[in-house]
Amino acid sequence: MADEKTKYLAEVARSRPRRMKWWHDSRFGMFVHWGLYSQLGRHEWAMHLECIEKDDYAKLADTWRPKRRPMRDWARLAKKAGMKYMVMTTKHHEGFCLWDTKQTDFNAVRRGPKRDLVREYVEACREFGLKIGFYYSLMDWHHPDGAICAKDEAARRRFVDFTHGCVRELMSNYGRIDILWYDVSWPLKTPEQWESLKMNKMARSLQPHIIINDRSQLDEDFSTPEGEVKAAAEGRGWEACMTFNDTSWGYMPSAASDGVSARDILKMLRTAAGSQGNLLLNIGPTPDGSVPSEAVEPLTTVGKWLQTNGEAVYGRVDRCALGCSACGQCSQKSKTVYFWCRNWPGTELPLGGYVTKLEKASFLAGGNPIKFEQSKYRLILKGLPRTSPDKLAGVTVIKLEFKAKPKFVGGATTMVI
Ligand code: FHN
Repeated sequence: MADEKTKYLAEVARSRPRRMKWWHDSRFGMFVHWGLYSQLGRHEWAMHLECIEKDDYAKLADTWRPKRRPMRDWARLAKKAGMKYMVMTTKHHEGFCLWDTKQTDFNAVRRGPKRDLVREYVEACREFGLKIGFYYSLMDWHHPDGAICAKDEAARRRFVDFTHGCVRELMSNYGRIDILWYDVSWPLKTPEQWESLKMNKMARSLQPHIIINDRSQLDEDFSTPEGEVKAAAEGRGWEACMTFNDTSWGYMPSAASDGVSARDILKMLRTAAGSQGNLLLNIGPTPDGSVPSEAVEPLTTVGKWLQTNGEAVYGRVDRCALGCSACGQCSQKSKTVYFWCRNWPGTELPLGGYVTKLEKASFLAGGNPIKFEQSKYRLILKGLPRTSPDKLAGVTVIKLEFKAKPKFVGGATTMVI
């Protein structure tokens, strides 16, 4: 097994740069949590949090009546928001499969919806030109072996066969799939118990270009910080997944007032772009599949902002180690630094620590040049408007083009010994 694993890891590492270029360049995706729990509107963990008996919870399978093709609304909004890919829950912890599976009758074709919701999702993504991700929860509260598999080898065998069977169907029956997003590998404690190597080899044999996250107990292609936009080690792909309301991934109207603003989203996006990471921002559609109302305006505004500032976000970026002023922070592409100014200083913006010659300063949106003065450690942008030119979210990006990849000496006049 060690040789097989070593060989697999080497092959996956070799192909990773080519497989993941589009993903890195994309920067920004939409996460979608939609399932039986959406009918309750009290968090996707409601069955667990409220100790609902399995048979009582399963009744939700026959009351769920999604409207026709709601995924087109999600995909249309994602596109409008400047998102380049989508990841949807095909099966969450509740165990209800949103696709036409042979593994269990607890699925959207045999029960309530009477439709293959995954097929509708895939078709919507393709219609709107979005790359396609499948979220799959390894943890399963409905399957009879979903918990006992940790203590009973026969149950583990059955549950692992069920799990691999589900993944095989998802990788076989819906055309080209771009991302496999595993979640919560409870209760089995090792990749050997899940037989993750065999499962992921199978997935990759069916979808050779696919990108797999780090939640099947193998590191695979990228890390998944959650609830905070925090960079992984240099050279490791990472994607921060974030709720829209800091509480629930599934529909939860009572949390709507905590929804993020366009400005909040841009702060997350800047952190991702500044550290070579991605942002996967979640929406929890209503029971019938409608986009939650609190998500529409912020995402639409971010999309408008990206139309004129996308150069600072998309494509290959460097890890921006440049400190910035209290007025904002940066993303960087080699000799070019994008200063995302959130706190507009008025007619002058002093930046300390840049010791490389600046050749040009301009507003990224529109390209108008900016006057500047540069001394050994100080760069002063002058003749600025009194208020932030960006009226969408108050985040104005200033493009700084240096003679070479900029060197930065933070605290040059105070803390350099
Ligand atoms: O328990 C899940 C949760 O419901 C949600 O799906 C998130 C998304 O990353 N993953 C698990 C918590 O880490």
